[in-house]
Amino acid sequence: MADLFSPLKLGRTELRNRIVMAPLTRNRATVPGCIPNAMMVTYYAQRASAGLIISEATPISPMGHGYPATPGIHSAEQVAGWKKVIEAVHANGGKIYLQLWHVGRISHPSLLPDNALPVAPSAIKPAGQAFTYTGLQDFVTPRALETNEIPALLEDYRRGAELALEAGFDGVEVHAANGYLIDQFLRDGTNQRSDQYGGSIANRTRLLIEVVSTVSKVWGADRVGVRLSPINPFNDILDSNPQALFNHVAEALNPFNLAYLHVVEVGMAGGEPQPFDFNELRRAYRGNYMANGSYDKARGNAVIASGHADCVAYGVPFIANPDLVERFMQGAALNAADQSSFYGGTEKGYTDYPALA
Ligand code: 8OZ
Repeated sequence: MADLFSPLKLGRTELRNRIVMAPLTRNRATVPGCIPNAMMVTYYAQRASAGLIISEATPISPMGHGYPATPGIHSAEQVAGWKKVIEAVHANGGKIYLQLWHVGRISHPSLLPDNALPVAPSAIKPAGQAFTYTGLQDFVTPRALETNEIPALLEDYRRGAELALEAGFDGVEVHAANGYLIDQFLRDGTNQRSDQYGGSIANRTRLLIEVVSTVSKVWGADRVGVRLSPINPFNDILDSNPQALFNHVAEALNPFNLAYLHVVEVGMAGGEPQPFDFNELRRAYRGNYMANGSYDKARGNAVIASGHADCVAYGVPFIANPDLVERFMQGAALNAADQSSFYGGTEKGYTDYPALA
């Protein structure tokens, strides 16, 4: 029977185990330019024993940025930086996908070209504050994208996907979770459009499907994953009926035969989660299912044995344990993660967590 240590084929990608490193924003790219650097090469190479690494969320365009020092995938310098990351991961026998990201309204003019307003499906200001280079600042009311701007947005996704291919990644994951642009289109709390991208569930799902279709033309759908977070209220996101919405999303993704569907099964912002049946979502989806959300080794093995998930993505445990796979294998204790060094800083709390002797 399969467990976390069994190999797995996700589309075209062969994993040596089912322990996936989740995408983790760490804010350590070189500024200006938001370029992957030597510190990041070391960090990813240290974690290459994961069956698959999913890169930190990576903006596809200057307008897709919403936090300081996040590495992008829209310049030649960024491609050159990512190449070194990928070569180091591959040299250690690992596999790595790039996560394609656009933050939408979760940004601030100070992070955007010419102090532009962030873009979103509708001009609805998120509650809360943006992380900027000068500290926390209140979110602003974003500008609603015009219908005739969607082709240029898709072109940004296409170019990001193409640059990721040129860099040498093993595949790409479309970030449709955690309250960012695609999630903002999916949900009726943030999408009040009256064009073909708003209104019905099918219309709100249209942008995701067009992005997946665009990116799949570059990569082949068997090297494309999608990440969703049906009950995560992070970034002030809400839908009146997440079960109906995400059941539809799963069914709409079926015909692509993607490498995998990656589902954040918890909320990141505290509070009482909306009722949601992940088994129902899983039954609606016919391909490989990657589960994420506070799993440990025992629950990871159990969720694979049950058939609910094919693999499990671990976030915080991979921050603190570069050799998480070896530690799980040996039943060794895990290092504790230091929250204060999660977002930004130096090698401290990034590349200095010890591996087993
Ligand atoms: C935490 C802090 C900043 C960004 C996500 C990219 O939630 C993120 C993120 C998480 O997907």
